[in-house]
Amino acid sequence: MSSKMKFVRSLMKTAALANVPKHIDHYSKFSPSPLSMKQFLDFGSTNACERTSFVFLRQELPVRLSNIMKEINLLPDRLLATPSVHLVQSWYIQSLMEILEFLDKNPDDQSVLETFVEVLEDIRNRHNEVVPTMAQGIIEYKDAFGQHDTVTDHNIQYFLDRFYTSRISIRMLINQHTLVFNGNINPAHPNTIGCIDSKCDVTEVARDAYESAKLLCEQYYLGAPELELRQMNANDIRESIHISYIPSHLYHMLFELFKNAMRATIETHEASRTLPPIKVMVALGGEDLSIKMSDRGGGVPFRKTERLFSYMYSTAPRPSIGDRHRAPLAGFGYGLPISRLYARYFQGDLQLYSMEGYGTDAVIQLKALSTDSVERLPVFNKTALRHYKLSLEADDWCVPSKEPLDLAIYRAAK
Ligand code: W6P
Repeated sequence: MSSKMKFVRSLMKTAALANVPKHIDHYSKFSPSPLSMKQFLDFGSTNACERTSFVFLRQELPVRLSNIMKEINLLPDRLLATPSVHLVQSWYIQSLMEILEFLDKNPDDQSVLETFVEVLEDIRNRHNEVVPTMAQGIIEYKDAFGQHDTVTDHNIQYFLDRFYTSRISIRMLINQHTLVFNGNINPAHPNTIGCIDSKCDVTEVARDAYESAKLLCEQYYLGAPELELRQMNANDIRESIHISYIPSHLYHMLFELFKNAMRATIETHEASRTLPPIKVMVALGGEDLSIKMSDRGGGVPFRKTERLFSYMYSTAPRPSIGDRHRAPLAGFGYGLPISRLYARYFQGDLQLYSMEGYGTDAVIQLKALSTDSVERLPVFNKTALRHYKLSLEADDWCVPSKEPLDLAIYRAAK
């Protein structure tokens, strides 16, 4: 390339960059369009039309990107100013610009469709390290501005839940498009369309997740608790349990729960020769698929259960080298909060019920019907804006006083 051409290119790039805020303003005015599991499956089956998918995504991806980019801008200045958050922000800007390039392209041109797939794959790779990079941003923030105040804790929790949900959804759209239109039909799994399995075998995924957690557990401790797996398919008691779901999401959640349950079990039974098993119950009803995982790992005080889902707390104590024996198996990082986001992403949930002194039940709720499994997506609007702005107000519940109440002052007043 001639130097003159390079110069022209760089001018064009600067011009494109200057227009980014306008594009973000424009696209963030649209609400994201949540897709149902059924719509995802339709995109990838009989009427699989790459052109339709392309036309949808070149609008929908900028909408989802812009909605969340608006919220990044509302982060506390001191967090927004960290190098890590800047880096993440630059990835979003770059990716948005690359998709906007396709606005004036012809959807009937096969080469346009092919380039689009390549660009999507590049975008997906660019954003691979978003979670650890944001975590680094939180560490930088905490190092500079002290440990936790409840306001920023709440703000960061609110933002990251929405930000990571948005990210999960964008990667889902990209994965479906690139997998379905790269001519990849997986002969080993005829029921899979992209990353969705229309007959996801829940107990099989649970066993896989258990086996991986067990291997990890055995590397750091002398053993691992056994698994007791039961199921109840109320629709047909002879049939095993299948739903339309993303096996990788389910695996991620179960693997995380198994690691936590194993660690708790082993650490509270160190002295004894036997380990109580981890019991998993899978139940399928008319609308719900529920998975309960019970451990007898001594439980967590109720006061502390919320912390297990807190980004601010889980970013706090970096496992020290001397503590390496307990570090790798669960308890640090964003495993639990992000698992809950996976469950909520298709209208499910993940909850913990702990009994201190005994053990913990972790329950995953999923929608059994593909018509109920609809993406749950954040939208940037006035309500979201209020969450970032009004946080400095006083709490509307009394602060319990630690001082004994001096009733004498009331007697004196009489
Ligand atoms: C615990 C703490 C925990 C978190 C998640 C799942 C299971 C468990 N067990 O003691």
